Amino acid sequence: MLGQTPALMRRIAHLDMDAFYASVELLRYPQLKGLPVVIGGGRRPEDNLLARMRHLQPEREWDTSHLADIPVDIFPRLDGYTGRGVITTATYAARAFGVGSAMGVMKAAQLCPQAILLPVDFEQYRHYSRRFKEIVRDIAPVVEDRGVDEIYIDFTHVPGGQREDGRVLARLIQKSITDDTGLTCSIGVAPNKLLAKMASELNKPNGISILKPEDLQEKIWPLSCRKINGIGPKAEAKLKVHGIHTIGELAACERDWLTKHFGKSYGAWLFDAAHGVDERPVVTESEPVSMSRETTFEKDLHVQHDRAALGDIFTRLCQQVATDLQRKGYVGKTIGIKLRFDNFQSVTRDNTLAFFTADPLAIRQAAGQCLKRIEFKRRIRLLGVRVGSLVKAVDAPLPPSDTEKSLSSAITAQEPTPSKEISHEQADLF
Ligand code: DCP
Ligand code: MG
Repeated sequence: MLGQTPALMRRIAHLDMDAFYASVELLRYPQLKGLPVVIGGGRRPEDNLLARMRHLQPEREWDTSHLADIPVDIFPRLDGYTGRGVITTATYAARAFGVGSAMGVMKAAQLCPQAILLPVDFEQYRHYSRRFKEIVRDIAPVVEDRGVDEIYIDFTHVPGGQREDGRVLARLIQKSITDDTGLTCSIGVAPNKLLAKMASELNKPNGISILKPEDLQEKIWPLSCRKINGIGPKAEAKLKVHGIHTIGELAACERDWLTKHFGKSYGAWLFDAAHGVDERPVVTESEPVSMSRETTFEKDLHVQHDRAALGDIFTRLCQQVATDLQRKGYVGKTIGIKLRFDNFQSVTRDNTLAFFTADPLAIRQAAGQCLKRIEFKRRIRLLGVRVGSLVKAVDAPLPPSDTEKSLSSAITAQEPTPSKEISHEQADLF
């Protein structure tokens, strides 16, 4: 028909920053480039590098503008680490030793004792996270935020987005990010989000992969089912029981067989995923479902002997979640807690309130109620607080019976307030 433009091929990109936390650290410590470095664990006394340098070389000045001058030998190594920290990420040089995300620092110390250990600095990571997303949005505005170092980008209607199947735009984005921040990323471009996410991993670090529908068999089917975002350890284990290891093996299953064994909806999704089918749009503004804070203790705590310490930590977690909610302008009504015992068994409990809140006191009270529904037979390793069923504070309904209370929390939810000290009730478990 006259005037009708041919339908454009859908081009969806997934961008993931390379060794994100570690790469941000290397911006201030460029002398560590190419070395095995891991990020995580608690701050160790010797981590105060500038203080050490002032002691070692008192004749010159040492402030934050001299971080790049700190000799490599001064940095703390993994060797001899005995704490309970967990690694958030590792440089590619450290990964060559088998070290990686979510591994205990002690385990990493066995694999690569010479690796340098740096503490986490979330503020810096958030700063660079915002920055790289801004750069991308300036070039291609349809961006879906998927967390600190990941985004989906819809290239379809962006000028130049179709050239060389998306490679030209991907290259421009990569270069713009590196020129501005010094950080590298990897980008996958495919007909949909599911394949784009897998593609971005195929050529890491600093790579671009273009995946076309006809590449499915050669590039995707040999991969493990676990590479599909949405197949977790449980589904993987169940698939293995049936002898299904690769995506190709999954694709060979009948749709009816999958729905029979994995349920109507998940089974159908598995079938589509294995065939590279995914119609989900790139959603520019994603609403959080819940916000949470949790902490793993340096040593396991006892519900009675460590009651005071537990109470303080619990109160602090409630305050932190409240501050997160207030800063982002949300209120929630489902207050939950999570505990992990020294045998790694986890329990969660939640409590749904009659009103929406971002008030640390209300959260503390509701979370305290949840605690009373747990049987404490073992020491506690981890404690977490979550607020769910979120709505934007401005949209929160006001309950007829308690209008004032809700109104005040809806108002505080819009303005970040300095966290108040909360004294917890004696009747509380801790
Ligand atoms: N992260 C974390 N704990 C994990 C996994 C990740 O704290 N178990 C943090 C640290 C990472 C960041 O999130 O730097 C991004 O996670 P990625 O999975 O994208 O890992 P990286 O960006 O570090 O490495 P890659 O180059 O593989 O993307
Ligand atoms: Mg990453």
